[in-house]
Amino acid sequence: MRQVTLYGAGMECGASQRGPVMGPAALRTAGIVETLSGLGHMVEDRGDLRPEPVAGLTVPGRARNAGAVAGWVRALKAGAETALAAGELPIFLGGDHALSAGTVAGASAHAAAAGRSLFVLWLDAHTDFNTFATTESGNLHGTPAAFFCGLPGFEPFLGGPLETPVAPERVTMLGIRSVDRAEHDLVLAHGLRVHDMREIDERGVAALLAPFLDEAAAAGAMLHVSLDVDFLEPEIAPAVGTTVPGGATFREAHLIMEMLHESGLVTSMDIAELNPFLDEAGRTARLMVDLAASLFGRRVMDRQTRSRWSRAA
Ligand code: 4U7
Ligand code: MN
Ligand code: MN
Ligand code: MN
Repeated sequence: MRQVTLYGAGMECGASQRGPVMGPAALRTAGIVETLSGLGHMVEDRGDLRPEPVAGLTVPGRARNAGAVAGWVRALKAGAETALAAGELPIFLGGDHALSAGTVAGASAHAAAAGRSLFVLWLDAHTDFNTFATTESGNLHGTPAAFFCGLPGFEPFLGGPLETPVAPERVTMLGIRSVDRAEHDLVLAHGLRVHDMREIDERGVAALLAPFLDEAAAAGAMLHVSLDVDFLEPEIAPAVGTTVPGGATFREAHLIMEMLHESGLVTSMDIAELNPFLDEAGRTARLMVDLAASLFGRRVMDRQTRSRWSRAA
């Protein structure tokens, strides 16, 4: 049983298409509170966070809505730190993926204060490793991973440097199939563990995820999971503005969630990029809730043989 709290973060200023503002409401309508409560957790919906007011922020280059995004990043960083300090397992309901700049920064600040390291599992079609200097689209939902790994140029987000960046070698990315050229070189230079769809095809998600979970467990680390809807194959998850064909299957996604549950390691989570305006009668919102259910312990049969990732009671 975990003390799970939900925080809506209906930002959409980091994306080009409107609609993610409705993401938190759609996840609630799809029954996220009832589903997680039904699995025996103490679940509390804390409502929606609001961005901090940020006045007069201008940035060079193409970045769009930097002031509005900065306001969300600051509010979400504070929200994540407060929730984790109170012993909660917060789930942040997006909202575009720029929200993770705030949530992961807050989780890393908390981990540093607690003398622990933070591992991050990034489930996405994209690496989201652009900077203010490299972004071609100007959409800041393509930058959060570069921000929380401490790359330079993100001072506008917090009004100064990020004091507790995440070590890039503690970031594993799965599902990747769209990376911009400059972004690609940055990812390689910083040593993130990026497993593209080709690698999933060849080796399978379990073989890629297991060593990462083992390492996080051995380090006594905290683990943040950031799930972008576009990680999934668009045929099963159409409600996202940035679909890329060839994504993770229903079973691959559930297997990851089930392994995460059995690891007992997850300390915070984002569900990002849901755009209910593009959904088909709520099916993507429902799928995201079902994936959360697998992460929080839903299973078909109690396993007779425990998998080698089993740690939770
Ligand atoms: B998401 C992109 F150019 N790289 O920077 C960009 F391909 O949160 C996409 O993962 C970013 O959905 C996608 O705009 C951001 C593009
Ligand atoms: Mn993303
Ligand atoms: Mn994406
Ligand atoms: Mn997207």
